Parts: sequence; structure tokens; C-alpha cells
Amino acid sequence: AGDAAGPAIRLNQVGYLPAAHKLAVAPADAADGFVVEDAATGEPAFTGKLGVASTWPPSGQRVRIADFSALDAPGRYRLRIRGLPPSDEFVVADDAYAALAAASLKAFYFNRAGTALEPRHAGRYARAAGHPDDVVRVHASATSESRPEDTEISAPKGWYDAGDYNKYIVNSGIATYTLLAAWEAFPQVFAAQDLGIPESGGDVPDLLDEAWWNLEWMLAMQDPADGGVYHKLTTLQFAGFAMPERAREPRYVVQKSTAAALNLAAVMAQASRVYAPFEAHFPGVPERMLKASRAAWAWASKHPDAVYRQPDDVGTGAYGDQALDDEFAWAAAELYIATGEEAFRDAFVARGVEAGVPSWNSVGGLAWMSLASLASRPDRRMPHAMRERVEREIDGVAGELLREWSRSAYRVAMGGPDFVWGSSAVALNQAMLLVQAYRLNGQRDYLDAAQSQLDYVLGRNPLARSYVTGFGARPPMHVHHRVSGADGIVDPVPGWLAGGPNPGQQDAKDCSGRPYPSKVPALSYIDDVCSYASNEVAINWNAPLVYVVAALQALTES
Ligand code: G3I
Ligand code: 9MR
Repeated sequence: AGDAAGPAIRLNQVGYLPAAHKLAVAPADAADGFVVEDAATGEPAFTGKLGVASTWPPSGQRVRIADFSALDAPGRYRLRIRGLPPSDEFVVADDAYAALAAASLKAFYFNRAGTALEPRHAGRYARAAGHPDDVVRVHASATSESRPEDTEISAPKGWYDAGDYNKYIVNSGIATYTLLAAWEAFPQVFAAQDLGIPESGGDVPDLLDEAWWNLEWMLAMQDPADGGVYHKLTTLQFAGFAMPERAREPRYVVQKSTAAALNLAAVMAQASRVYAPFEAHFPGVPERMLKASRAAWAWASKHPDAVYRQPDDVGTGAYGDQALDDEFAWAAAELYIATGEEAFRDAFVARGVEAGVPSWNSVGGLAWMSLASLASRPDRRMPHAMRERVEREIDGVAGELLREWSRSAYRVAMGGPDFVWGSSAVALNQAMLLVQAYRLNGQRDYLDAAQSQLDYVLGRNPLARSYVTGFGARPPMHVHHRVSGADGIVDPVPGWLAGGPNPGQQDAKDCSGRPYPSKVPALSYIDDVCSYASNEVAINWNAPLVYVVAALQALTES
């Protein structure tokens, strides 16, 4: 069964870099000793003793930890404890994450709107083009003097948000930002990567070509008349499970919102500096991005309370955040970093927004992350007091996560309240913050804790499953992803992070034929297409997977 609890010994089913921290979880009543053996020969490669038993509140299980970090010889292994079935196999290898790094980024290509995916790029996942979005209606909620009722605009390309076919600026903001931040922090990991996308080859890294596909769409969501940005481009209701080319309901841009303007302002400011060194390949683009960012910022400053309100005739995702201080702070920080203008720094400081684990509706942490990146750049001097402030802020959050990690029975930083819609991404966004702290303070524990968060999504969890399609011994097979559900291929599109356990079970009605096995936070998951609240995929969840895998590759030194 898709959601069976799996082997009693839980570990990262993909594997580890040789110098990585390496932990497994065993039941509390297991025998004391454990052996890591060569998977082919059965020869012991490492022996150790389990730690003391303790309970992990999010699952209620009592468990003990096996630490085999010292095993750094490349190979293929499994872990054995007398009286229990052996663990899943895993590798220790320098390239343990190469395939995962590529697939988690290529997933964005697979979700491109408005283009056919050719067999030479998409293999068996090739498909026809859908959603050209060159004729999009302006919804009644979005009309303006320059664009009255019945106006049609063109806003092609972009990525589908998730398992649905709609495009939402708010969620595109954090997703695109996170990919570009990964490039900025770890360019060496992406420089040589060949994803086999249409733009592969040449001087531009594939990550930047892939992100441009979405940035171009985002730019088209801005009304040139006033700088305002539409909240989303969507059908009126969610489409059924058909391939893109057969999902042809009319598409609309809906309401200009403050959150959308600020997301665009933040990402375009960031992108203007990221694409500047590639100006030869993107002529005029960095300048156009910065202009768009300034115009969106000006619009948001004039309309600070244009909260998104879902119109009565619209039923697709709302991404309706009411608290916008963090969006203002994020956009101000990005504009400050891009321009050096003190007015933006003051606007950032004035909001008094603290760092936190990022999510689509809480983006203050992204501002601090960008400032942390700036602080570690040799070419831009940051005033001492500001650098200290950034370090304190990041360490405040990351330090708390680190403490939770070190006392946790499962050795992960997640607590019960972290099991929300998209919990797998909470784990990875926590890891992203731990990585920021490590980059600033160099204390190895922070990197080890980040590794643990990746271990969690790849199998060291109470359901003993990988939450990434195509990776690990028991990956999700029935994600709520319209393409994967409609393409007639058994294996879902690879490289996607499934939402993960969510006791909110907001989809229980739609899953009545396949009830959740449990209400316990870390167990509340079903590998079934019905489950959009625990088994959908989304661009903002995949982006921190790309980030964390790149970070571990760049920072785990052997
Ligand atoms: O804000 C409350 C918080 O106060 C409360 O403590 C908490 C308790 O569960 O709930 C919080 O609200 C949640 C909200 O997300 C903010 O995190 C809601 O319960 C929860 O239902 C809501 O889920 C969102 C979901 O859309 C439904 O709106 C997810 O975060 C969001 O990732 C998801 O996004 C969807 C898009 O709408 C459509 N496309 C697919 C995408 C992924 O499923
Ligand atoms: O398929 C939709 C998914 O992409 C969204 O994340 C989710 C929450 O907004 O909604 C899904 O659509 C469901 C709708 O909300 C209720 N009826 C069943 C739909 C799923 O087939």
C-alpha cells in the first residue's frame, strides 16, 4: 500500500555525501548494536550502538538514533539491527545528490505553461503545448481606466503553480526568489549543470534560463499604465484532470493586489542584479526588471491595503495574505540591495520585520536571507552594526531550530505545529535558514541540522517514505498533479516534492473513499491523487529542495 509504514529502520533512502552527518532512526525496543553493511557483499563496514530512547511528539513514537557519520567510504549500504528487517539501501558517494539536484530543478521545466515539451527534452513526459495565455480576459475585479471591461491582454509562459494549471504571482514570487537565491549563493553547483532543457548549452546556466521562463510571465502581469500587478492568471474554477492542451477554459487576470505588486517588486529587484552579468544574453532585461520593480513598489506604496479578495465567481487558489508588513520589508530590502538607495533601507527598517521560516505568506525571512548573502560578499562592505544585526536575526531563528533538532528524538527541527499544508517544504525552508546561519558562523552543527531536514523528506520519517517523486525506495506515486494524473504513465513526473503530512485534512471530503490513516500530525498523509492537502506538488515547495540540495553539495566538504 502506498502509505504503509515501511521498514522499522528509517533513513535517507537516497544517500549521503561522504563527509555528511549520517543518522538513522530505529524503534525504542530495538537491540543495542547496529551494523552498516555493504549492500552487495554483506561485509560489515561500520558498527555502532544506538542512542537513548525518547519520544517524538509529532508522531508519538519512541525511537533511538543510529549515528554512522564516521562511515565515509563511498559505497552502497544497508543498516542492520538484530531482530529487525534490514533498512532500505542507500549510497555514500560524492555524486549522491547529482540526479536529485537536476530533477528537482527540471521539475520546473516540466510545469512550463504555453509550450510543447519535446521528447528530446522531456523523454516519455513529452506533451503538447497548452494554455498559450496570449488572449487573457481582464476579470471584472481587475478593470481600470486603461483596461476597461472586455479588454484582453497577453501574458504567456510562466510555470503552472502546482498540480493545478493556474499562475499566481504571490507564490511565483517566493519560488522564483528561492531559485535565484540558490544560484547567487552556490553558483559553482549550477554553472556546469546540464538539465537538457531547450536552452541548455552556452554561457547561461540552465537555472537562469529556467527562471527567465517565469520572470517573463511575471513582467507581463504588470499593467504598464500604473505599475499595478494582477494577483493571478486563472480559470474561474479548477480544471479537471486532463492534459494541458485539453484544458481550455477561458483564462482571466484577477484583481491587482498589494501582495502581488510587492512580490513582483522584490523578485525583479533581485533578478536585475542576478541577470546583470548575463546582459549580453538578456539585452536590456536587467534594466527593465529594475524599472518594473520600482513601478510596482510605487503602486504598492500608493495602495498599501489592496488585500486580495476572492471574487464570488472565482474558485481557484486565493493566496490571500492579509498581513503585508513582511512583503513591504522584503521588497524594500531587495530594492535596497539592488540600488544602494538609503530610502529603501529606511523603508525596510521601518517595518520592524523579524526573520522567520519563509512561506508564501511570510516572506520576512527572505529579506534577512538576502541581507545575509550581502553580508558574506567580499565586494560590498556592509556597516559593522548592520552585519551584526543580520547575524543576530538569522541566528535567533536558526538557533531555535538547532536546539529543537538537537533535542528531537527524530533529530529533525520540526515540531507538531510545523505539520501544515506543505509540511515537506516547511522542513526544507527551515533547512534553508539553518544554511544561512552556517554560512555566517561556520558552526558545523547548523549544516548537520540542515542535512537532517533533507533526510526527513527522503525517508527518515515515521512513514518511512521519500516525499520526492522518482527518488528513494518508497516515493509518492499518486501525487495531486494534473499532468501526472492524466498522462497515462505510471510513474509521476519526477523530481517533485509532495506536500506531506497535514492533520488539517482540508481535502477529507474529496478523499472519503480513501480515508487518512491517522490524525497524528506526522502520520496524516495519503499517497492518493484525491489528496491536494497532503499530496499535491507546488513550485514554492520544490524551490527550497533545489536550494538545500545545492547548499549541501557546496558546503559539505570532504
Ligand atoms: O493562517 C492560519 C493559521 O492562523 C492557523 O493557525 C493555521 C492552522 O492550520 O492555518 C492557517 O491557514 C492556512 C493557510 O494555508 C496559511 O498557511 C490554512 O489552514 C490552509 O488551508 C492554507 O492552505 C493553503 C492552500 O493553498 C489552501 O488555500 C496552502 O498554504 C497553499 O500552499 C495552497 O496552495 C495551493 C493553491 O491555493 C492552488 N494551487 C496549489 C497550491 C498547493 O496546494
Ligand atoms: O485541484 C485543486 C488543487 O490544485 C488545489 O490546491 C486545491 C485547494 O485549493 O483544490 C483542488 O481542487 C479541488 C477543489 O478545491 C474542491 N473540489 C475538488 C478539487 C480537486 O479535484
